[in-house]
Amino acid sequence: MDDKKIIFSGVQPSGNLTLGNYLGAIKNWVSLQNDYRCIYAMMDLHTITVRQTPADVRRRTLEVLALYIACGIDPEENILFIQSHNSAHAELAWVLNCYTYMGELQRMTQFKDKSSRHAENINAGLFTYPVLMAADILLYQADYVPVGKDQMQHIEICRDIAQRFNAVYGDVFTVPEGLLPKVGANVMSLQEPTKKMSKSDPNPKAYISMMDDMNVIAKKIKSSVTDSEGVIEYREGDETKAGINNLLTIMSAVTKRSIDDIVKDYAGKGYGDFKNDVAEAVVECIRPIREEYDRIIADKQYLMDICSKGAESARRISQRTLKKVYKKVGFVL
Ligand code: ATP
Ligand code: LTN
Repeated sequence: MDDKKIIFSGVQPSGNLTLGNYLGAIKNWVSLQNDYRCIYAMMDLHTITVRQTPADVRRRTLEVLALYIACGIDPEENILFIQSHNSAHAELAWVLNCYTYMGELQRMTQFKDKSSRHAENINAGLFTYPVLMAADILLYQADYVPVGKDQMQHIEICRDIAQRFNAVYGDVFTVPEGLLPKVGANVMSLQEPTKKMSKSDPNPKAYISMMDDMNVIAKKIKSSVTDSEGVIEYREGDETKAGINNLLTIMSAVTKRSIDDIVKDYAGKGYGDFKNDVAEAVVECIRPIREEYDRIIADKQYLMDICSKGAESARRISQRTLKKVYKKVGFVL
């Protein structure tokens, strides 16, 4: 292996990916691929912590892979694989479960949020989700984990688990750092702009799916919730401005212009004009990705070849860590 630092990240195939997933995570992965050794997975084991329709999970897993590639991730240069194709994830997760405290898992915001939304199915997997995520990252000795802001708490617990384990057994794991994008780390819902944009939101008007038709995308932005003040201004932390702050952030992320510059352009203009331009900019950002996606998804064999080759590399790299861990805790090898 070369001496490039290692990156690991992934997305769950739990729904159609949103503009939030793209701006918060995948877009950043694309920009990192030349300078790091990157491993990106489809996190199907995580997906079943919430009830899913099996056929949907199966279809979406390859859709997510096709989308990674359509967004610009080069399958020749990066390792792309399906999490369940490497059993080391589940194996290391078991060991790490024994080094993680109930108390620290109880504090996880995502657990509290998902268990209140799925009160009929608060399963043990949902509770230990961050331990599996820690195993994903630590198996590959990742230095950096590019994610959106909502996942930073999970990166923190991963660091705590790694440090705890290292303190007992020596330097077994690299302690990873989370990497946030400069803009777009926390894209908000278009309908309730104080909540994050989420692919599992029951109201489809709240999110932009990367699979939406271009006219649907434009419509969703034009009908997004703003305020009655009529001033296009970025005011951090001001809840009444949450909708406009979000549209400015989205505009800045898709056009690569600073929020200050954008605000200057709209001095004295109304929300209607602004929303039209944001809609156009988002459509222009997603359109080429969609065209590429439509081409790639048609070739299932190509996608299967990529993920089977990826799984082979993933298994090879992760076995080194798993063996070391098994030896340290006293298992007969
Ligand atoms: P779910 O709603 O099923 O929990 P999700 O939309 O939150 O899913 P994940 O698969 O959990 O998506 O997240 C994949 C990546 O996208 C993570 O790095 C996450 O931080 C990032 N991400 C998700 N939503 C947003 C958002 N609204 N803004 C920025 N980044 C986001
Ligand atoms: N929990 C993440 C998905 C995920 C992940 C990971 C991200 C699972 N394992 C490892 C980075 C590294 C989420 O976005 N919900």
